[in-house]
Amino acid sequence: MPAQNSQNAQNALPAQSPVTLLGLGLMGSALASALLKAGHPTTVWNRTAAKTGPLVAQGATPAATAKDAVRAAPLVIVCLTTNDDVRGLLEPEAAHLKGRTLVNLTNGTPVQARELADWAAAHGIAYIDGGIMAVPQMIGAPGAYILYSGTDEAAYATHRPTLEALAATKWVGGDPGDAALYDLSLLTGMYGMVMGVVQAYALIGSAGVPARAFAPLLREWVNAMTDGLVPGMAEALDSGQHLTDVSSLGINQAALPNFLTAYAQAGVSDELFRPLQGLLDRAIAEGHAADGLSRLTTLLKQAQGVGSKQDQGAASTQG
Ligand code: FVH
Repeated sequence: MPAQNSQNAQNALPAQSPVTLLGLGLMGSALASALLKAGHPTTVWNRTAAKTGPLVAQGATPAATAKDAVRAAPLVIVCLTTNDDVRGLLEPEAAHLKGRTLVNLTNGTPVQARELADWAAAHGIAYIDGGIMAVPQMIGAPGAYILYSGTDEAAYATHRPTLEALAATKWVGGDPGDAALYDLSLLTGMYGMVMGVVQAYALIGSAGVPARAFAPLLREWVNAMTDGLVPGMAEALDSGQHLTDVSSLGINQAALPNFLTAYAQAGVSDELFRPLQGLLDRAIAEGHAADGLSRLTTLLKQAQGVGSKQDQGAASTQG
């Protein structure tokens, strides 16, 4: 990930420049609130107008229509449920967005981000795509950050001081799809971890152990494993050296039936973990029994036909 581009942060706007926020769900409301706390004159619009109330009480200006909202500020931030919603809302407002900067913080795919960027460019709109790495309660507080990318890095530099009111900023590339790529990859890691925690609580809970009693052990274990596994796997993947002295795929394949059997005997569904059996079986069948878990990444990439030459070494521990 490129370093933050503080050298490009030429702020051509007043320190507390006006901002428009479209979409006042849980996240959009938190974003608007942070802008108001930082002193930015903030115009808000939401499809369900009643949601503007708490923000108006904090000093926001409500707009009657999306068009009025867009016309109120040089920087327009949108945070809706999906990018289809964004297109549906903003395509009719293209003429009013012309000459402004649109920052889209709606969760989406890299392809959607590129399509929106192309649409914006065709209408003279500077477009920045973003991925929020925070929950609403973290917005405006330390620890939150937002990924940004796009072809309009100059617009990002102009508005970055305003965007910093929301969360720390991380510029991840000149492809509009980069922010979504990093966002989805980071969230993938989170969902995998969360699903493990979900299953662990189900299994331990089946024996009547209160979740609160198990939580300290689980937290310590997951943190310790993640701390070692994330950099260790990166090293294996980038070097192509998958041979392990930690935990082989062979031993994991042998152990997995114990998990699936224990789930069944405890009356806990195995629907989250059963697919792992097929992946481990394939790894062993392809000759990777002595390799570590990093080898599974290369198998997933091959399944999609995106594996690099380095990844595609057949029955070996290297390459
Ligand atoms: N909440 C979170 O923790 C995550 C953190 C990471 C980023 N995500 C993404 O942020 C987007 C918005 O999420 P949200 O939590 O604010 O979602 P809701 O509270 O459900 O609010 C959705 C807002 O979108 C409006 N909306 C939906 N469809 C349309 C439409 N066709 N036209 C106009 N507005 C639309 C909705 O309006 P209303 O229902 O109140 O009238 C809300 O303002 C999302 O991409 C997350 O993945 C959040």
